[in-house]
Amino acid sequence: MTGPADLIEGTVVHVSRTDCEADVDGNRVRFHVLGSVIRTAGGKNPVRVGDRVRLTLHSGTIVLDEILPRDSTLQRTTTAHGRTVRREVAANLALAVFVIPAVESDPAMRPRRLRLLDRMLVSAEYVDLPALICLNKIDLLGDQTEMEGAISPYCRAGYPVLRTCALAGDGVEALRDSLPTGLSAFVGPSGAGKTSLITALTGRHDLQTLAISSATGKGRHATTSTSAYELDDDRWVVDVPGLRSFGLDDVDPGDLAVCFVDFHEFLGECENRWCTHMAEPGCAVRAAIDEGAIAPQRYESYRRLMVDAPRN
Ligand SMILES: Nc1nc2c(ncn2[C@@H]2O[C@H](COP(=O)(O)OP(=O)(O)OP(=O)(O)O)[C@@H](O)[C@H]2O)c(=O)[nH]1
Ligand SMILES: [Mg+2]
Ligand SMILES: [Zn+2]
Repeated sequence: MTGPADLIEGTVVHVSRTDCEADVDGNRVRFHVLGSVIRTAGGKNPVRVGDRVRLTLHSGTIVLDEILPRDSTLQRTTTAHGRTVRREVAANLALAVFVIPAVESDPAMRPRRLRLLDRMLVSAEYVDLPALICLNKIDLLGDQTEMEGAISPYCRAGYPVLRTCALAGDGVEALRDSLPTGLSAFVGPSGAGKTSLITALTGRHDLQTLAISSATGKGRHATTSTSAYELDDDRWVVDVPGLRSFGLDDVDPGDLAVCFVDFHEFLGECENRWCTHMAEPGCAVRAAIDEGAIAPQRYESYRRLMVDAPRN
C-alpha cells in the first residue's frame, strides 16, 4: 500500500542479524534499519517478523521509517550481560503453534519441556493469542502412555493438541486446517521439527533443518533467523529459531493465575479474595489439585513462576 509522500507500507517477512525484508503488495523489499534507530532501541534491531512497517528512501537506500503499533505480539524475556531484556518473538500473530518433540532422548528432559510449554502458553494467554500444541516426531514414539499422560492436562484445559510426523506428513493436513488467516508462528525448542513442519506445509525444500550429530545424538540450532512463508493467499507461517529460554519477567505475578486456563473455574472461589494460591488456607486452586481437576505439573509450573517472579 502506498502511504503519504514517499512512504510505502509493508509487512516484515524476514529478520536476521544483517537483513530485514518486507512484503509490499506481494513484492519482497529489503530495507535497512538506521543505526540511530538501533541505538534508540537499546542496541538491538527492534524490527520483528509480522511488524507492519513504513519504509522510506534515505540517501538512495530503503530504510525503516516507522513500526506501526503492534497487536498480539508473543514476547519473552532473557538475560543479556546480566540484565533482563524483553525479546519479542514475532508481531501481529493470529496463532502460536508451540512445537515440542513427542519423544525425549533423555526422559529427564520431559518435565523441563513441559515447563517450557507452560511458560510459552502463559506468554500467549497474556496477550490473548490463541495457541495450538503440536507434538511432533510421533513416528519415534514407542509407548504412547507416558506422552499421552503428560499431554492430557492441556487437552482438558481446552488447547488443541495435534500429533504430527513432519517427515511422513502424518497430521500435517490437520495442522494446515487449523491455521487461521494471518500469521501463525512456529515456536519451540531447537530440534523439535518446526522447520520440518513448515517444509511439509509449504512444499519448499530450501529451508535449513537440523542435522543430528551421529556421534552425540544432539544437533545445533538449524534456523538462525526468523522468516515468514506464504502458505496460500491469506495465511503465512513463521519459522522461529529454537528457543533455549522463555523468561516471563514481564508478566505481572498478579496476572499469572489467569494465564493458566485450567485454573479459571476455581479463581474467585478461594476464601481469601486476594489469594495467590501459594499457601493461603481455603484455596480453591490447591483444592482442585487434590480433587484431580488441576494437574500437579501445571500447578508446579505456576508455583515456580510465582517464586521466581520479580516483585513488582
Ligand atoms: N523422526 C522424525 N524426525 C523429525 C521429524 N521432524 C523433524 N525431524 C528431524 O528432526 C531434526 C530437527 O528438525 P528441524 O525441523 O530442523 O527442527 P527445528 O525445530 O526447526 O530446529 P531449530 O531450527 O534449531 O529450532 C531434523 O533432523 C529433522 O529431519 C519427525 O516428525 N520425525
Ligand atoms: Mg528450524
Ligand atoms: Zn487460591
